[in-house]
Amino acid sequence: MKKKIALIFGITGQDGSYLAKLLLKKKYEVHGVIRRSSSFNTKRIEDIYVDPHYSKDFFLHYGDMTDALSINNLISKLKPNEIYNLAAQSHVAVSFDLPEYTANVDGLGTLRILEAINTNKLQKKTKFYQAGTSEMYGSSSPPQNEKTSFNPRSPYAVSKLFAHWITINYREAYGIYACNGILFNHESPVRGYTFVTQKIVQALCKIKKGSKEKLFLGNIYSKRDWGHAEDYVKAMWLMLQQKTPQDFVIATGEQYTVKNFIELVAKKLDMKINWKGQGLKEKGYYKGKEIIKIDKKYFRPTEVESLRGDYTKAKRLLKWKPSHNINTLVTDMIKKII
Ligand code: NAP
Ligand code: G4F
Repeated sequence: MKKKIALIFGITGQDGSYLAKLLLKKKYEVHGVIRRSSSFNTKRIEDIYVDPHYSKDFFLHYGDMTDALSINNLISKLKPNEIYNLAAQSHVAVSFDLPEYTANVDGLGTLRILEAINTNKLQKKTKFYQAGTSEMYGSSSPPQNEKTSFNPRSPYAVSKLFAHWITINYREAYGIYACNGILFNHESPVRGYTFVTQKIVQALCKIKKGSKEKLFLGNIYSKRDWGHAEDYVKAMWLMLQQKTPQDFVIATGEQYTVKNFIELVAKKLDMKINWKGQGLKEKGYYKGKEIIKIDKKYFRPTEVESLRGDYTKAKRLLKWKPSHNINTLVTDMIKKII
């Protein structure tokens, strides 16, 4: 039987690397889009990379979300069965520094893919997954589900909301099988170093081993619903295997503060942290030494205070549920370091 062809935008990212591995296991021919970079940006997919002279099922192509020609050329050449748009400037804080670029990549980039599917008349052949985010809920109260209204609080979230609605519009206007996954925070051992979970795990592991470095953080009272990326890419795939295209919330339904996360990591490393002070003066001590400090530069101009997802719809229709909880997630992240 002919292999299904999948095209992944953002294959070098956390989710892209897990998804590529999942699809290879499912016997897909996997194509990924990578950006030209002066240093290697393919570390997360090193273990599945095969020299193109020998590869039968894994191929990388240069492209960029800001370059409509590269997107259109790839889609018209490959005519994929499934396209996963995981490419994004995905850092919320950075989106305040790079608002136009974020809108171009995360918002217009999605439109470029949908337009390529449409103009190449691939509606009957190509299914499309859009990596939506719980950040779109912004200030809406938890639990958030598919019916909760969106109140985005960053250029990132606003750009993703454009991508969300343009995906729905192309589904309705042109009959494209297109789904929005509204995924809550998900982490893993290959999470980027500037996201708060990985920043905490990396720093505490080093401090435990004797490093003198300190961990500088912003708002440690915001609440997040943290899952494991390995579980969440399974949900992406499931969304594209249904009879009709729909949008789904993917979450764990559990919520913790950043401070809870620090304490959980510390506990697993057998470190007792004592907290003193409040607000910008709050500090964490380990064995009498100051190891955690608050730095106002990590506060965002507008913060999303509280996210907790209700994934009832995904459980009912996709038969999806998370296999990890925060405990197993943290264990997995620490295990890959020590
Ligand atoms: P990530 O690790 O930051 O990966 C982002 C990917 O996008 C990387 O492969 C990156 O390439 C690529 N990319 C960035 N700008 C690009 C451009 N201009 N052209 C082409 N590719 C570009 O993000 P992630 O955590 O895997 O998340 C995957 C997707 O899900 C993102 O769209 C993110 O916004 C969304 N999302 C993530 C979460 C989460 O908690 N992880 C939750 C909800 C939604 P380089 O490697 O070259 O930088
Ligand atoms: O780890 P974060 O940067 O993740 P954030 O902003 O929730 O965004 C992530 O999840 C979204 C899904 O909801 C994705 F769409 C998005 O692409 C990304 O993957 O920050 C989590 C919380 C925030 O409240 C932040 O203000 O941690 C707080 N925080 C406190 N100190 C910090 C820091 N965040 C970062 N990155 N660095 C800090 O030093």
